[in-house]
Amino acid sequence: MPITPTEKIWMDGTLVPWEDAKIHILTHSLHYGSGVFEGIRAYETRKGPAIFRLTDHIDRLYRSAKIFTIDIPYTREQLMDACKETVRASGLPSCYVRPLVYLGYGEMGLNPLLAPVNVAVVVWPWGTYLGDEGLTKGVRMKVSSWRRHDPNIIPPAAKGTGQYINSQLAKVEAIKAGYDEAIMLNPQGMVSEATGENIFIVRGDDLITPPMSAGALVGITRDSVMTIARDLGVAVYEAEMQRTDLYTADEVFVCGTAAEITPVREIDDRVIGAGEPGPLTKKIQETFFAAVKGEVEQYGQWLEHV
Ligand code: PY5
Repeated sequence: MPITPTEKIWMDGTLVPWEDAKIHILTHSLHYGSGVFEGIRAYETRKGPAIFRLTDHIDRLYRSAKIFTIDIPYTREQLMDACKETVRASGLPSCYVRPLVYLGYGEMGLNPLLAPVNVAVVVWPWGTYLGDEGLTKGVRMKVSSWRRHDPNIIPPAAKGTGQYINSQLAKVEAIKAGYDEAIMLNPQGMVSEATGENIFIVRGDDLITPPMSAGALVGITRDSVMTIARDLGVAVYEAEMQRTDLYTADEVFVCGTAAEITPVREIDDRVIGAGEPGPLTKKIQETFFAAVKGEVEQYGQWLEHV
């Protein structure tokens, strides 16, 4: 999906024209993956664009930074304002919002504590991540031969830029094999998550997702899904899962800011359920899309207007 440029990018406190948002080739994070980031969406609502769970995303950004001992030189309020300001400046009714904290130019050693910390917020229009057809008909996934990293190797609880080379290895393997997306197992062989999404299965009346200890990111969409499902009266719990639990599930879906809620229709060439999005997946998807647009009063607090 080629990037559609917008007018301005927020860089270290000021909005600069899109084409001027440049960095030096010796930017520390470019070489060593030493940044942290967020992926957020702003949705069109009757009261103008609203950023979905902005506070929760910014809180996670600070947690990621803490894990990697990065001192963000702005307050949470300043970064939330930066996100709102950049969305406003774009004039877009809805967009993807990408805050990035990176170590800049100044040091080339591996000690990140000496490098300057820079922050940028970029927004651009980003459609359905796993395809429009994926959203309505479901995607085909493959369990990757690449494992999700162990928490004592690279912590999956943080959203560090460098960790995404792990996801990319799995993604490329899946795409080259003709699938849409990969599912990753942790070093113990249990299901962890997809390359940029959390995963859920429906078994009978239950909705189940792997725990954080399985190496999944603390997804904000995951949390929204759990809340919506509980409010629908569904039993929701976290449990370790083997890959065969995926094959035999009644329904499977993945969720994330970019992918939103995407049904899964096939895993490793086994058809899931009836081979089309199941009833609970559809109900959760429908409620989620209504919630992000401000159409569900009880989830109004998730929307932060710009
Ligand atoms: N797991 C991983 C590894 C992720 O990268 C993401 C988000 C999620 C789960 C879902 O988390 P959340 O619901 O909080 O978004 N991925 C980013 C996103 O913006 C980057 C994808 C390209 O969705």
